[in-house]
Amino acid sequence: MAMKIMSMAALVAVVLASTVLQTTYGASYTVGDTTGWTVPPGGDEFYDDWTKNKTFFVGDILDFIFATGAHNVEEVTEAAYDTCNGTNPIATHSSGPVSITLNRTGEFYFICSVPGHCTGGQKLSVDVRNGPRTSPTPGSSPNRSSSASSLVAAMSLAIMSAALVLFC
Ligand SMILES: *[C@@H]1O[C@H](CO)[C@@H](O)[C@H](O)[C@H]1NC(C)=O
Ligand SMILES: *[C@@H]1O[C@H](CO)[C@@H](O)[C@H](O)[C@H]1NC(C)=O
Ligand SMILES: *[C@@H]1O[C@H](CO)[C@@H](O)[C@H](O)[C@H]1NC(C)=O
Ligand SMILES: [Cu+2]
Repeated sequence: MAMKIMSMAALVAVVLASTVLQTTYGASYTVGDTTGWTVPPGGDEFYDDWTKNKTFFVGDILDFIFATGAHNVEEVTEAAYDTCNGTNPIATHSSGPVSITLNRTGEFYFICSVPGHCTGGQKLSVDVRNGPRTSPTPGSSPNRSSSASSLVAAMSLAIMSAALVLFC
């Protein structure tokens, strides 16, 4: 009986640990993939299309790749995003590249405030959800390898613990 309780405690600990692992190690995304952060040649739907079929979780990282001086990243309100108004941003990042950790749930809005760039389509909005991520996101290639292997290890441990509970 004591053994069974201990096994169940171990199982709970492992499940908790795997949840923590998943939320600690976010995926990182290169915004626009090989296009990077620029006025999109493919038209102003480019960054909207880039977010399609991707699910962003708290702890994920956005890497904006651009040359310092050519562009910038301003985090702005929804109203400023809609109107491409870079006057009063929440935060400004002027030196490229920029890594931004999505550290809360909800919408994040980013624009480039170089004149003409946001209106030319250099704007990105992402909706961030609470984890944990349960399956790979189709149509995306997040760099989550380290957490994936930790997760596999944690899941094998969980299965072993479950087996222990059954056999004790
Ligand atoms: C841009 O935003 C600022 C401050 O948020 C506001 O004062 C200004 O009127 C806005 N500009 C335009 C063109 O809407
Ligand atoms: C998220 O990060 C930004 C920039 O570092 C910081 O100002 C903000 O307080 C953070 N938000 C939360 C909820 O931790
Ligand atoms: C998103 O997924 C849908 C359905 O699986 C697919 O038809 C569409 O082409 C995908 N879009 C992108 C941008 O990958
Ligand atoms: Cu720009």
